[in-house]
Amino acid sequence: MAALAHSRRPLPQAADDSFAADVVGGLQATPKRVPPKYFYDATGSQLFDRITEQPEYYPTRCEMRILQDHAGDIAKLIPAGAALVEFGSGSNKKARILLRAAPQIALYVPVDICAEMIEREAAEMRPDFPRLKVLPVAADITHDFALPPEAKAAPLRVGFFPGSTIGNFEPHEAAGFLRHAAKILGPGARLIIGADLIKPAEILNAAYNDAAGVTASFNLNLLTRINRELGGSFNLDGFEHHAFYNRERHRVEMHLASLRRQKAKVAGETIEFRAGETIHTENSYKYSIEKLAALARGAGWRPLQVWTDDHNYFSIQAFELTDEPPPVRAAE
Ligand code: AVI
Repeated sequence: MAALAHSRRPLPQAADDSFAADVVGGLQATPKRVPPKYFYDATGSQLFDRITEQPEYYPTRCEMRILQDHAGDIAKLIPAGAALVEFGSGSNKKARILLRAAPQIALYVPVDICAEMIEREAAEMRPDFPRLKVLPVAADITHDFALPPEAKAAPLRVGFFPGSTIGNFEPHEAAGFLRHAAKILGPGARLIIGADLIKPAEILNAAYNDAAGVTASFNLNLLTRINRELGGSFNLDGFEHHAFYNRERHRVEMHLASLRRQKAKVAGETIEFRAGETIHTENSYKYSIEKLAALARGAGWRPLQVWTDDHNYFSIQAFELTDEPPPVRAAE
């Protein structure tokens, strides 16, 4: 199987015209920025898979360890006949661990923007889980989408959002996602989220500056993609990967820093850079258990249980939808 088939695309992609609008708009803004969802073209997805194998990048290993060690306990929160709905399913690797530990799950609904990939993954999965109904849905997980009728008819729906992808949302977007998940999953739902935890800056800085330079290539690939798809003229030698932990905001920031004063054309527009000016390409928020619980509570979810690895680097947190409507909030 080609590497791409296993590539995870953690954040939904958008249509091409919004790619151009988002990139040009973001590069004309101050400070300059491009949304992280545009990292994941074919090369970017492959590079992300390689990041997860780097010795410094602990999140994937820690989350897999927690799942392997505690899948039996997590399974106890899932009633017979339930539907497991995975948001941004990618390679299904993590869901497979849960599904093996919870044979009472009747339905698995992987949701991902890439229809071809989820259909292929679903076809591969069916022979391994002959009693499970696998019903992929091609949708953008940050927008409204309908579950298949069988999933709606299941006694209960359990959302699964691993990989700390929630950390790539701004906190208000994460809150919005949690409310949206509540609406999609419906009464009595459970939600299992993988979230990266706050930890010493040295560990975070190393994880996003791996010695092999894979994260740097992942970041710079954004410019290659802009050059290819939007007629860009970025000189990749003129930019450098910068990643650092911002302690005040509990997030790792990734930037592409201009090494000199220069210009680049994108979709017919000229963008000017000062020496040292950056394009902000990603935030990866790190949560305390309490902070994520507070965010979830605000969206109508009651914390049920938390599992962490031995170092307390990463967490898997389970929630249950309460009957009370979430507090009304100002527009986000
Ligand atoms: C997908 N996401 C959770 C990764 C993260 O750690 O924020 C993306 C990533 N960016 C650089 N390395 C990995």
